[in-house]
Amino acid sequence: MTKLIKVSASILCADFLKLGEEIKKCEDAGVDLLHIDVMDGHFVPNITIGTVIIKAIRPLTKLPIEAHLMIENPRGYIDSFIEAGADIIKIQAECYAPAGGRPPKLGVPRRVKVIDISKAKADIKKIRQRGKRAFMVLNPATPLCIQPLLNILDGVLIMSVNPGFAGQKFMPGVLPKLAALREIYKGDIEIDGGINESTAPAAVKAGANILATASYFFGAKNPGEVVRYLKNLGRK
Ligand code: S6P
Ligand code: MG
Repeated sequence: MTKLIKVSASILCADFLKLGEEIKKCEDAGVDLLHIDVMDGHFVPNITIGTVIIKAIRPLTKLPIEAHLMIENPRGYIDSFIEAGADIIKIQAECYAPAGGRPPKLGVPRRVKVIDISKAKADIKKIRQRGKRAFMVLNPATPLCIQPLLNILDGVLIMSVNPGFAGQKFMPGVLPKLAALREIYKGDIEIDGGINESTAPAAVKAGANILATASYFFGAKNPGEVVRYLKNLGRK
């Protein structure tokens, strides 16, 4: 059966000196979503970009903008990312660890076994009440601990690398988690990290319908071909 695959281009690997042209490149290539990787140097050991870039891009394109918030305190920033122009807000499950646990260590990939569902629910509702779409993101070592939230989420993002840097190697160990989620969830499932021509087929087979890519897309000689290839995976 044909499955609609969407491609989300992460501008992390774009040429920031000509961002306008890079956005046009995404549109011309047939990209479905623009993926903005927001990192704060605390949740992940890297600092990237934030609302200023989203504000700059917003008037240039009608493509939906997704803000992947790899930040310590998503609650404090939901409003500003929406006001900057994000259509989809992606919040990391690991930020909702129940109070009283061990403090996280910088440089150690975040994981959580259970989350504070009511705290996460409040943030998801806040995003949706403002007319935007809410996704919950799971790091590679975080299990499926979000079942009680599935009925209020617009989608789930499965990280297939430990977040922090583009160009890392895909972790196939996350695929059983993705497949288990697809068994119980009909909404959007996105996969992010190390997606390329060799890794994407297994991700789609496991049930992903949105493929995020930074280095594969922006490193390609022919980005249109990359998008066509990824979307065609839904037809196999
Ligand atoms: C991964 C990063 C991801 C990004 C990434 C994908 O550390 O945090 O959230 O979306 O830029 O990059 P690539 O090169 O693996 O496709
Ligand atoms: Mg991302």
